Amino acid sequence: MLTLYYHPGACSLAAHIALEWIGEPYAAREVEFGDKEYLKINPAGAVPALDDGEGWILTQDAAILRYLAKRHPQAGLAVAGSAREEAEADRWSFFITGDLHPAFFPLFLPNRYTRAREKEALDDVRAAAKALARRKFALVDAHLAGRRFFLSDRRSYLDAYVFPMERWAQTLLDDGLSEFPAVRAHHDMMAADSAVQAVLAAEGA
Ligand SMILES: N[C@@H](CCC(=O)N[C@@H](CS)C(=O)NCC(=O)O)C(=O)O
Repeated sequence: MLTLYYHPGACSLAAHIALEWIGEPYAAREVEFGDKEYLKINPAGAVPALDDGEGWILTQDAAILRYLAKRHPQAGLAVAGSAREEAEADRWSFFITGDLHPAFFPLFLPNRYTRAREKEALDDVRAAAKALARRKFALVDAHLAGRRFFLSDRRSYLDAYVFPMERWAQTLLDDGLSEFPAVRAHHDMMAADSAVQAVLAAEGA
């Protein structure tokens, strides 16, 4: 059986939602950041990690999501089609991994981005992170305008992938998602999904 290692409300929420959508039995184990035992699972210390139950552990949210989508084609979460359609999925998956998600890192852990420890300096880093996250969400908003799902006319693993960051933005950005109506609509569509609600309840997030 697959086991997902997650932290409540973290980016691992995306893989947790994908597993719930797939609907096959899986285990979900909550971990604390910095837990020494967890370093044996993922030496980087980050969530998510997926144990396939056969001695293989996969890390990196995007890789896990694409793996789950391909492993369970009946769930319809993969973006498969022409070279262009698959490249579009890659484009957005890599954008979330490399641009959108990291924009939040200094907001959560400002001490990694400055050697200063004064509150004012750390708040400055947080403010810069918020500004960066808003710039990235402006791009997502333009993409999502007029769309219900992240790509094509049905849900895919990308809908799950962007959702944790949408939640962070809603909670942590000064104006929430109010300046990004298409992102807010996507967030609300996801939040209304019964599987998403079950995962959020299970995580206590
Ligand atoms: N590139 C990794 C980043 C994973 C990541 O940074 N996860 C965060 C939670 S959203 C984490 O575990 N942070 C703890 C840490 O960096 O110590 C991925 O996409 O899986």
